[in-house]
Amino acid sequence: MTQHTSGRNVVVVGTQWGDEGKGKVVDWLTDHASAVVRFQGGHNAGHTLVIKGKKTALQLIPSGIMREGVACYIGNGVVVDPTHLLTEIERLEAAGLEVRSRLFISESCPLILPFHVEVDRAREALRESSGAGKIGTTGKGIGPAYEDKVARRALRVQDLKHPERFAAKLRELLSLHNFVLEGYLKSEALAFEPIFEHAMKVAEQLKPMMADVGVRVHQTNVQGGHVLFEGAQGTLLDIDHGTYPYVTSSNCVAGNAAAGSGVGPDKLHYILGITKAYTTRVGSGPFPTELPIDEPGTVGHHLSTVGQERGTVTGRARRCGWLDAAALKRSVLINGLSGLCITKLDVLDGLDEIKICVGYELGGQRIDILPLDADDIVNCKPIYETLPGWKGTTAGITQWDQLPVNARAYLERMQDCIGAPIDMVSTGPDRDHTILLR
Ligand code: 2SA
Ligand code: MG
Repeated sequence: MTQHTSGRNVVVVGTQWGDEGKGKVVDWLTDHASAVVRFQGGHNAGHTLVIKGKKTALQLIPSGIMREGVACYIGNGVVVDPTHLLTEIERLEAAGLEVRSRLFISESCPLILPFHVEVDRAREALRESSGAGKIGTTGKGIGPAYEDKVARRALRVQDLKHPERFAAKLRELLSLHNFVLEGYLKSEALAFEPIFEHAMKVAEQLKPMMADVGVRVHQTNVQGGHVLFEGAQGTLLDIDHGTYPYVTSSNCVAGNAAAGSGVGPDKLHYILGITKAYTTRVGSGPFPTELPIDEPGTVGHHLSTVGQERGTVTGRARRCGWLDAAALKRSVLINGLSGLCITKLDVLDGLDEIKICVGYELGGQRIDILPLDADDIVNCKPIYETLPGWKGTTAGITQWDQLPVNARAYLERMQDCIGAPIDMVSTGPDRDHTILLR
């Protein structure tokens, strides 16, 4: 693994529906990195890190912030809620971390402002009451902020430096959103003054951290440093390739590490796909291998409770199920994965048997890769292979040959079914709970 990653730029992406444990792996890889870049999403992401037994949850700030001296970049592909960003900075500072001298925010990031949050929430309420069904968003204003970006009317981080320009753009954007809020979403309009005044206050604090991220990343490489690109959410939540419309509003796939940070695709040297040893999903949408989680004594309940599967940002219970190798095959293709890192293997400890979904039955046909249409995915009946479980614990193991034989067999079979090599296995939340394979 280190032979593949040392001296090279590495992209870390989730291969499922998010929460695969990317934060821990990025933190681990950061040991050899000069900088960590976020390239998409916003504070809908929740990366939980456990360092020396202490839990820290990051949302917008790259996981590299936990390592002294590592530069952290928020790339142009990220949507930034300035108020949240400041709160997150202050929270980390209160924990004794040096943040402002090594956090850089792209001037081109679109801003999330209070009306985006209102629209996000009111729209979810409308979908629910109209019978369309909620997407199950995190309610952070992510979708509406990306809509403004694509519609070419967004306020961006750079606008915070120019009060008059900011005010003019805000006035226009707010009138549009208020029109939608009042007229269509049957919600309340927001006032201009408090939004403007608050944004200008926050701007003073953020100005010193604004930067040309693409150029800085390039310079890091020129000076011999290597960079980690930290994905958020997961491939199956990607706006183009995920289970649309039950997706987030950004491209979560590896290719966006280039566009979302302002570097060329030739700078993406090694693509590491993080895969949980089973599957979880938070929010609505199809999930072929889902198991019921409420009944004590069932596998679903085991995964949910032993895996502590709750949303880091919203606290929602995550849906749980068996590993879906047929869905992961698509992730391998879309991301061009160099290798896999399997996480949370220890959650499967003690199960009698373990299943892998290797394909589906759809309309009387057998298919071996996740279909593109969410309505087809709903109708997919998983085809499982069953493997024996293992007794004893894999938690904290650091050597491959110390894993129970059946755990090794599960990982080997998984690797064959998915079609990408396993380069790393994480056996617990701590930095050191890691097995390297290549
Ligand atoms: P949004 O808010 O517009 O991005 O929601 C759209 C869908 O994307 C899903 N989504 C996520 N899925 C897993 N983890 C995420 N981050 C948090 C976490 C989520 C939480 O780490 O646990 O705390 O609930 C994340 N962010 C967005 C979301 O559930 C919708 O399905
Ligand atoms: Mg998460």
